[in-house]
Amino acid sequence: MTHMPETPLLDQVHYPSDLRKLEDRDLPQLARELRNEMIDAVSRTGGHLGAGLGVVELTIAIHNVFNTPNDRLIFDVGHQCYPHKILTGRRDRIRTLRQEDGLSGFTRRAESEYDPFGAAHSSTSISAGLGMAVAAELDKTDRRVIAVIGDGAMSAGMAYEALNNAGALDARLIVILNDNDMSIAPPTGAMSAYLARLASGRTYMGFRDFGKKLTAYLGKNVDRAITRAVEHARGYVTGGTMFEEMGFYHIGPIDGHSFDHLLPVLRNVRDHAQGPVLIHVVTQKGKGYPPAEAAADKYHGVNKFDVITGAQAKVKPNAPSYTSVFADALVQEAMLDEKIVGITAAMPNGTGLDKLQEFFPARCFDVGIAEQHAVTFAAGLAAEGFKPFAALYSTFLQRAYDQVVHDVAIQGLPVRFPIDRAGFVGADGPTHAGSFDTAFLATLPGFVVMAAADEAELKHMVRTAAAYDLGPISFRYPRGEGVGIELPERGEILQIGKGRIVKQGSKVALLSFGTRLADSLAAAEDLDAAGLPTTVADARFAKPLDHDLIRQLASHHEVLITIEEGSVGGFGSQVMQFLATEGLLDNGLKIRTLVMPDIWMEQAKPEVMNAKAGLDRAGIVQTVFKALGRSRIIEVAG
Ligand SMILES: Cc1ncc(C[n+]2csc(CCOP(=O)(O)OP(=O)(O)O)c2C)c(N)n1
Repeated sequence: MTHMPETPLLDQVHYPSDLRKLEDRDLPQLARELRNEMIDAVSRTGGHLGAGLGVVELTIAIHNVFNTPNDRLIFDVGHQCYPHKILTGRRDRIRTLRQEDGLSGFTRRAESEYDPFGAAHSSTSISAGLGMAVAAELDKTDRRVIAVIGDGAMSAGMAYEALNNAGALDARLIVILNDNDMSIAPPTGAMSAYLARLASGRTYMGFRDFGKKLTAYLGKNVDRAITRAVEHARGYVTGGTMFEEMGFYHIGPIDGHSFDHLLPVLRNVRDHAQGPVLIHVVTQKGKGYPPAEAAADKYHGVNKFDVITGAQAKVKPNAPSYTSVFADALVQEAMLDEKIVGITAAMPNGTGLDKLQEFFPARCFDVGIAEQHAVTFAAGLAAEGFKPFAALYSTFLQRAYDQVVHDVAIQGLPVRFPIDRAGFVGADGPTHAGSFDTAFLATLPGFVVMAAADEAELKHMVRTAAAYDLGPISFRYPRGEGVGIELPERGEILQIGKGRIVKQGSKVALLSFGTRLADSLAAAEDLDAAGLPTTVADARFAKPLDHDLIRQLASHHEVLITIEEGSVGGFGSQVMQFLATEGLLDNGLKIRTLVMPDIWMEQAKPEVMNAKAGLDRAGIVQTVFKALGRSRIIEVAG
């Protein structure tokens, strides 16, 4: 491609086909421009910054060498895909990232043919890539499949299940291990130490040996450029690595910011590799943006920020976040009970368990991105008389459902499940929404399932869970800040299966499960004003249900509305089941269940999502009016 020296290369690259017309020597300039473009975009939208900065060269090199989208490129998690989006026809929308009606912050099949597989939860790329590689073989199609997976994502069992299978199938799959020695937090575990040992060169061999080995494997056609690359690289790993034992041809580590290393290796693999190949690429998270490079978390996820200083916009909170209230309450209980231990799956900061880690390092376990293991590990601790708090986000607990059922619930083990990010989460969209936990936990015999209505309730639930030893117990709470209610000195132990009346009325009953209570109370004001005296109750428990409370609400009100920020099948369904079983639906009770809609709701601000779902003040009022057959849909303030 010809270009004026002063013309930004990025302006000429709309798709990878444009990129392939550039000379190799142009690529470093393209990388600089791409980095700047990404920094500017994320400074306006917020989002994942460090991971994308670390793969700028790798992304360019892959699109340069491989024939995407016919060759399939899969990013694990997908949070590092912003440079990829800019290079694949989405630059004009990159400043809409994670906004309502904008680009997703992850890869999405529906968004582009260059996103052959959607992601957001980690460690799925090798499995999906293997499926595609096998499909290509069955279809007799000459297609390469490349999975890019981080060292953090390599801590999940699923990645090994896939490697194991790929090695045995001898499939034509290219796995690029993007090793930046970071997860969100510093990585944990023996695997991370192993990768560090490989990268530190203990098992390197000289490039002559490597050249021979590569020639033997790839055929005689080894590019001369590879010799140059090897001279620059710190060395190549000798045989006998874990990946080789699993049937992969293992190349690396190579410098993931050097085109001189990336291009010849990728070209050789493209042209000659037949079976599964793993390329170990060393990168730096946050590369090329000093504030990110210097930050402890390498700017994994950021708010909007000032590009010059790197200072992130601080939204002044009105109240402490639910996560911090949980963290403080857990530390408080842990001080009084040495059997309390905490478990996080690579989210010490996100779950607030870093606070427990600070106070009781020996009683807090970051097990890596390994939710399934986290749950069964907790079950083992519980079996020995400990009081494990397995603190996971609602969305990631999904991955450990069989462990919850089989290892915890069937054995009646008292594992405590603090469930953060319950309900709509905003910019991360449907992959991260905490929608299903109530539905999938409340169906399990013997489970106690709670939801905190506000941060004081959350404190009570931490204490209640600490005190409850008869079986599994969970409590859900949302992302973001609380309502600003005064916090008790210490939480109270709640009576299991008992809700509370917050406001007494007579005609309408609003039965809320979780933090929709505030909107229920606001709606009650409007309903009172409209001549409909309204009772508001906080169920606290989806299991066991407060039968007395529900009976009373059902028999003394004309309308009963359940409200929850969760999917169908959750609290409302439990209430309906109970009412139906008891024959309480036979007396003309007008009952409605307000839940998240049965669709994958796209990213937007949580308040917008709640409004769209009809779970806000106005939505509750309208539901009551409709149930009563009133045509007047009132306008509601606030
Ligand atoms: C199943 C699952 N658990 C937790 C997360 C949250 N999460 C997102 S990115 C990330 C770290 C990934 O680290 P790595 O794979 O090394 O990628 P890097 O960000 O360092 O490039 C974590 C824990 C997730 N996306 N999926």
